[in-house]
Amino acid sequence: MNDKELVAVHAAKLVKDGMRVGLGTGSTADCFIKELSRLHKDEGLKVIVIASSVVSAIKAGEMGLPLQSIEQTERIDLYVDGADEVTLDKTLLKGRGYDLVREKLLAKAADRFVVLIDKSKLVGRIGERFPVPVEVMPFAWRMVKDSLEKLGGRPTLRRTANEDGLVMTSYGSLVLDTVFDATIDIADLDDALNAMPGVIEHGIFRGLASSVLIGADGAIQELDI
Ligand code: ABF
Repeated sequence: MNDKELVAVHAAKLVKDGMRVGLGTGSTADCFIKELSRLHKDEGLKVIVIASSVVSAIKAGEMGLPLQSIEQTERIDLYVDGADEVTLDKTLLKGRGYDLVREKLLAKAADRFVVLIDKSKLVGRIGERFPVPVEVMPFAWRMVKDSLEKLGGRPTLRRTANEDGLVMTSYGSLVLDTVFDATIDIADLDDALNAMPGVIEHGIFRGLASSVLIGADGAIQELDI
């Protein structure tokens, strides 16, 4: 079992009969979906799942997990997802995939949000390895770009892997991947992005994670502060 599978199997043990469970997106979340589906099929675990992306919804459906749409959902018991970067205070950077809006909705709606990472995701500061994804209304991108530059950011529109087009999210919005200097205060940046007109969502998840499980060379550590 690799480190992602290890933390995913551990997280699946937190799911109890009758829970509504939010499913994340990405390779680590996939391991969790697989284990949850095994528990559902083989051990009769009763769950309802709510997916954070179309991709995860399809995977869950194919694996026989009972899906509830996000539109039908107010609160969930547990949300399990990966992250791109995590600092010791459990602030996350997410959004290398494009479903930030649903991911943050589920994180906020969950009584408990468990983040699964391997140790490569632990960083000294948010933005150390990746730019901060800022999802914008398409018509607002230049104004938001200007606002981000005024905050000291260096935004670029996210392009497709072969660079011949712009990336659009499932809702038709654009992503400005923005590099900030190491000196920027992440709490201030989070507040500024939350208040910026034209911004739909951004990748800083602060004060949302309940626990972070780290897979490290075959062992599980938990970020505890
Ligand atoms: C999504 O999957 C994103 O928010 C996050 O960027 C990513 C983590 O993927 P992986 O587990 O494959 O590294 O939840």
